[in-house]
Amino acid sequence: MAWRRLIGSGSAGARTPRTPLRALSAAPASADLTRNIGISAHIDSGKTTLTERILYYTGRINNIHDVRGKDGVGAKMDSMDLEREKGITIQSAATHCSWNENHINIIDTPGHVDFTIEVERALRVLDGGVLVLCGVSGVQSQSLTVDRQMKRYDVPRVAFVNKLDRAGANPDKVVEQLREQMALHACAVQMPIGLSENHEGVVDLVKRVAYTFKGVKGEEVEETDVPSSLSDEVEERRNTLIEAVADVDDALAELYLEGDEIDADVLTEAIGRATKAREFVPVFMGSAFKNKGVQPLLDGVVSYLPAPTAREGVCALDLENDEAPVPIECDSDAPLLALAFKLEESRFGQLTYVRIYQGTLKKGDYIQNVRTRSRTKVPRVVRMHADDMEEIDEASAGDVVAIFGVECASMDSFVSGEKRGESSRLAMASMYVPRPVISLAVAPKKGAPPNVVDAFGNALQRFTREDPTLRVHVDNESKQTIISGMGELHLDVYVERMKREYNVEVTAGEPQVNYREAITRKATFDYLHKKQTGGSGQYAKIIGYIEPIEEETFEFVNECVGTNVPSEFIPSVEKGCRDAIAKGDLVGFPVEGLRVVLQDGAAHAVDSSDQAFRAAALYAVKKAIGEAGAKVLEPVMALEVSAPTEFQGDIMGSINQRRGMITNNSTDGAQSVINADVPLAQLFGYSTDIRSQTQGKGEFTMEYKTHTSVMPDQQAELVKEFQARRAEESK
Ligand SMILES: Nc1nc2c(ncn2[C@@H]2O[C@H](COP(=O)(O)OP(=O)(O)OP(=O)(O)O)[C@@H](O)[C@H]2O)c(=O)[nH]1
Ligand SMILES: [Mg+2]
Repeated sequence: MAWRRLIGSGSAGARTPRTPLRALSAAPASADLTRNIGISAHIDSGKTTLTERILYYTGRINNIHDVRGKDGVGAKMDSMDLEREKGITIQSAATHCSWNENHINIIDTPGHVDFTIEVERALRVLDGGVLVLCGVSGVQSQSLTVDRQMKRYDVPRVAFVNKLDRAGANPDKVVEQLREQMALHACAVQMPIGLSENHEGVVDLVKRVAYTFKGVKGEEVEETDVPSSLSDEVEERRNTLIEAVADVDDALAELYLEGDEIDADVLTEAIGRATKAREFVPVFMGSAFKNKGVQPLLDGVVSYLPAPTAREGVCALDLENDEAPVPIECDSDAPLLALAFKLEESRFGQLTYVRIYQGTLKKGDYIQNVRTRSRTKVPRVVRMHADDMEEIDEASAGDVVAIFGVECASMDSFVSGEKRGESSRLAMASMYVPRPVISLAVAPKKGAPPNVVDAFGNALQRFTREDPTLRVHVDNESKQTIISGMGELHLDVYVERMKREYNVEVTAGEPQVNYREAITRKATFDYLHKKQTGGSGQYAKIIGYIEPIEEETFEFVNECVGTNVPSEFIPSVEKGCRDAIAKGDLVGFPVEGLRVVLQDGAAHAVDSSDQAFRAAALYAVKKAIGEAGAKVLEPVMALEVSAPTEFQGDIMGSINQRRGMITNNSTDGAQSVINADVPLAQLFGYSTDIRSQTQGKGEFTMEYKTHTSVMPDQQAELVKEFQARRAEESK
């Protein structure tokens, strides 16, 4: 389906359209004409709604269905039943489309922070981001999270201020917030034509043209001269834009200082350079829901975000040189280098999403997994379109595709496996995986038949492979299966998916927060592990100390001189230390943030062994932790509540009751936003509370912030509970 740029009519002054933009078939374009973009933002800002429009205007879908739309169909990218029911995106979904001669791969990501890994993996492999913001709420807590993620992977981005049709929309305020709260050098490249119910379109400040969106679904973009009532303001804003770009682009600054007229092409190029260099963020605007501003945003993606060939600073790791970064070129003739960034189980075996950094991936070729060294033939290569796929024969450097039937883990790198025995020294770096903060004991319903118990195991195995933020372990003492994740919703979704996709009814315990244990002071150890009665004996002595460190990690330092502790036993000492910290004695959670220093010890010619040293270290370190002022740390969440101002007092009261600390409180018109740090343990069931407190008008999000010490009386209580549970379980 094509869309037309209509010639403006009447007094606004007609102009000849440029080459008509039209959607081509999804033929693979060269890497120069490819854009790989991620759409990321705070929950509910309209990412999926925007992606739906993009797919419609580029001819990928022939109708628009809305998230929670009245037709009950649901948006293309939210293809999972659960997503359609809840009206939120849970899994990132990939699609692709053509815009003019360009090929755009798009990943729509969830906004809910419980599914943050989906944003993480998309930004890890994509070349540009579209940061969507609500025109009314502006920068919200998860916008800041996404901003951090975009910065982590050096992703150039454009911003799109959405929902300009809503009452109170104010794109200028949002740009200001981008500059102040995210420290981005952002500036609008458009201005709105009308806001709220009068929102009709946008003026492109670069080209000095107005766009309005006609046709039943905004598919006809009318390009006219700027209405005369806006022309002064447009000139003023265009100047502000030029100054902002000139601040970070020397070539433009020179022209500007010389007083030259800066034409649209020169300005477009300068904005592109500055955006790709991550010095500038061009801000677009419109209303996805009301079909306004989407096509110019696509033009902006093509003009300002880098093609894979123009992405700066892409490096692989040299595995034979301490993982030193090696710059790589997006060259389809170079040896293959691809990164598996997302896995899904499917009817046809594992579906693996890959980003090709170098070389060409062909159906039928052999590829080698750099981590496992295993060689596999690629049975099928496909392009993803949410839950549909199209088979292709090959894909080249710079593309994002998926392969079938190749077993691997998330973030494995692949190289060519054509020559047997050959290995590559290059791999791509992995991504940041946040640690789970909440756990739930789960089991198949009592009396479930063996096939259901098996399905339960299979489901968990599959989910943990697909999602590195979901962890599963069996508790040694209680023998319960514990799943851990990023939040209540994260775990609830998996419990629900076990029911829907595996027919396993699950009983779940109460959610538990993931505490940690730490020490507060140095303590020494001098420990002899000795069993020399009958048979082969055990003898190991170790001397040293433990001390707290800043990082939430464990360090082992061997300071022994001489051979009192023979060097072959040192690794066993370290293992014993790790055994000791795996489960603390206060509340049974890992002990973190400590260094163990081994200074001396003794061994016996016959009775010393790996096992003896490992046991010695376990007991020595456990004992030392008991003497080092051990304390319990709890996860604290950054909570953001937004609600009509009349409820502000009640909300703050309830945050105080939950041991929360208010960090910010702002009111904009009738709406208040309250930020607070609140212990996660106090936030269970908060959604029900906030709903009743605000008559359903309040919204909140929360995100893990840090672990901090609990109060002494609370620690005493937690320890008591843990001891009682342990005693019960050992009966
Ligand atoms: N008024 C208005 N509503 C919008 C606009 N864009 C999206 N919405 C509505 O906002 C809600 C959320 O939209 P989604 O597209 O699901 O938002 P999302 O960012 O994909 O949400 P998550 O994926 O769950 O983070 C839906 O009810 C949309 O209809 C807009 O431009 N104007
Ligand atoms: Mg969505």
